[in-house]
Amino acid sequence: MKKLILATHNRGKVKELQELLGALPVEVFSLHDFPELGEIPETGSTFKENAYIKAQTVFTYTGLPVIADDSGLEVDALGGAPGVYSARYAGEGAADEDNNRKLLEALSQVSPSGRGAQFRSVICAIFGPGQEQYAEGICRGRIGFEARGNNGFGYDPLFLVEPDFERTMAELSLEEKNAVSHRGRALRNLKPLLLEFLKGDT
Ligand code: ITT
Repeated sequence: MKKLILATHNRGKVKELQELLGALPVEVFSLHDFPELGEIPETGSTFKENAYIKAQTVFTYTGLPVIADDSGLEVDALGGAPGVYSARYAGEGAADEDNNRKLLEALSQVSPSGRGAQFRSVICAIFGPGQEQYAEGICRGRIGFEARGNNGFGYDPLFLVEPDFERTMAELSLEEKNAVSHRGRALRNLKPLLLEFLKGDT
């Protein structure tokens, strides 16, 4: 069976990507299986650049096929912030709760109709030397006024999902989230390339 490394330390992403890869004949690893690799500095200014940095670093180190997700929350009223800085919005090493608190404060004067936002995921896949490929997914919604729900990670408890804005992403099951999320969409967009890679004999 072919091996595939998910170039992430984020356990939420690992869980979602593993479920999305589902029945595909592939043996999946994450960076938790390579503890010696440590944190990979994300020095890019776009999701695409950071996804490439993570995928390329892991591919160079392991020589194994890899996919990396770089993702974040883009809030309309904040001109697309926190964007690539989503994980460190409240500072380096910030916890999800700190980031969520800062976001609620930043939007405290903004009415429901002005609270539009989207999650974006860019996946970089490297299946062989010099062969990087990309897929992207977006999920639109609205930022609520309080945290709700216990599933998912990051900004999920604040993100009311389109089209009815009734449930937060953190109130969806793993399968429900994957059906509508940015990451689910990005991985489905990557699927033809993934199937091609799995069919090949290298
Ligand atoms: P890796 O770099 O190891 O993959 P990370 O969490 O640092 O883990 P990113 O650099 O891509 O990943 O930052 C993504 C941040 O964007 C993440 O920490 C959340 O704050 C937010 N985010 C991304 N996808 C999300 C999702 O599905 N639900 C909630 N928040 C999400």
